[in-house]
Amino acid sequence: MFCYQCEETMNGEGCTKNGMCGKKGEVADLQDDLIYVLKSVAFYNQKARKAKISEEITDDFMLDALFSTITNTDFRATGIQERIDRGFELRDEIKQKLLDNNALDESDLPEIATVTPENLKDRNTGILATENEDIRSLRELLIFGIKGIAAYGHHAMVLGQTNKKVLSFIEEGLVATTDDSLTDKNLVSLVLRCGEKGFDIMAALDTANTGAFGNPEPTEVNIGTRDRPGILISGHDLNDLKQLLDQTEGTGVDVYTHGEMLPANSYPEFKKYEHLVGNYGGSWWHQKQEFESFNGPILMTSNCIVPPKKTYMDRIYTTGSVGFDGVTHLVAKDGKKDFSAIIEQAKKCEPPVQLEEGSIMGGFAYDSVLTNADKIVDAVKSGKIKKFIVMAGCDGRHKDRQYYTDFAEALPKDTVILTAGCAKYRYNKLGLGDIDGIPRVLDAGQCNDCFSLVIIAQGLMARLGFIDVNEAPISYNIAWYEQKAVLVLLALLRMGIQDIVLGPTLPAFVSPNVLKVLVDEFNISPNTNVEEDMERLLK
Ligand code: FSO
Ligand code: SF4
Repeated sequence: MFCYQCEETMNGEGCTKNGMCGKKGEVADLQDDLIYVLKSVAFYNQKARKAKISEEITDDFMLDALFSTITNTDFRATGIQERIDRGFELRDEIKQKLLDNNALDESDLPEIATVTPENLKDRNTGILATENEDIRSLRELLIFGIKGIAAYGHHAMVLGQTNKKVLSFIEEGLVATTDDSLTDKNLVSLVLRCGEKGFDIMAALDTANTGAFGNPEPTEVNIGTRDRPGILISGHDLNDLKQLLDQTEGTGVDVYTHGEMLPANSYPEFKKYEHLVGNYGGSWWHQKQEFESFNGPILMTSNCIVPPKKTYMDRIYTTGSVGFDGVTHLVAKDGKKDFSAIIEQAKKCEPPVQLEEGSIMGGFAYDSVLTNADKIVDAVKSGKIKKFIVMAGCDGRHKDRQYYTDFAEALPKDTVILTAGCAKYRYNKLGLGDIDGIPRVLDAGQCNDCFSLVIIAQGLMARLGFIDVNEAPISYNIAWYEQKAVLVLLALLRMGIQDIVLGPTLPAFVSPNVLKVLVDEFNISPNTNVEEDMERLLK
């Protein structure tokens, strides 16, 4: 195995035996095979798309299969192998259809098009198969961004939203990583286009979420517990939450959100449910303690799942692209999921142990913030708000992420943090106060709601008369962990945002030369320490 796709990769270089995340070497190798097969599917489906004979079933498959390989998503060899088998099946069906429609010239097929279940093991599907370090770096950067697109695309798709151009780009990008004629310049431009498509897919997901559940509104989210049994729902899939809330209504079972599901509490549609009690615990990596003390069943709707402890193995469930050996996986039938087994189990469980009390504020997506834009603009004009700091992205378990708590605490009182993603848990309970009623932490939602932060930034800047977003009083101190955050970063770069500070470490997959391009073009830099970063970010 060789995997270096996330921030906690071994020694900042690459996991080679088992993953630091708990992924087994066998699964990592199968994931490489799966990505290889997906490139083959992409090759044929690009042609099918051109011939207007591509089918939605391929899009569904592609999004789920790519999503399953994201850090902390599907840890099962069986889960990945099934997708490899399905990939071959689908690929052969597409190929046959192309032949039936005279839309395929079989005389000149590239190597990727000729992979079969039999010869797959003879192919070198690993990341290191690309010898040139810079080409490898750019190819993987592109693939990781595409994985991020797939995850957001999948959440949008289950709510009936899609973007054909983005789906087509996924195929173009995957095939491009097999094309030896492409130069590093060609690949850089594809990587930036990936960022553009990332923005488009986040927009599609926003349309899906707000269309189905309304525009998030400023909400005090309870972080305490009640004395009834509960179900804890984690991950990013709001459609799963909706179905769970409907099915638990009137059963005497409460529902709590965990991790990235926290923002759901601010959507009007979900606020209607009296038995949605609030949010329990912190970000993804606290699972081992918090799932234990929750006492009731837990439903994981996406990453990040942490290898579960035996103590709660019998009451954790997965659905969608996420999976773990020994954990019951629930699948949809005709778009509906049956959560009755979870609900029945919950009834027999003790109520959750209360970990904290009080509330945290959420719901500051673009609609609610820009509705109150005048107030914010006035505060900027009068000098009460001097700077906005975007501190979006991921949380992670390494001790050095304490930096983000320290940084947030050290920020002067005339600054406002704009956040989205699970990075917020490093400072959303600090009680950083407000500026004339404007909270100093404006939480737009999940990591995909970084889309909202861009719209907020653009909206505020337009009202303040800035034309270039880099002239505005906004700085970026971004925390990354997995591939969705890679996509968000690419989206920000594509918007032309300069001077992003990235941490807690730089991606292992960015080679020195590729880093030089990022520095030269975007002045991106690693975070250092609170004092130094404060100085340059507040400049
Ligand atoms: Fe966090 Fe995990 Fe949303 Fe990521 S839960 S780390 S960027 O999967 O997806 O922010
Ligand atoms: Fe290592 Fe991260 Fe890959 Fe897991 S996802 S194997 S921790 S690089």
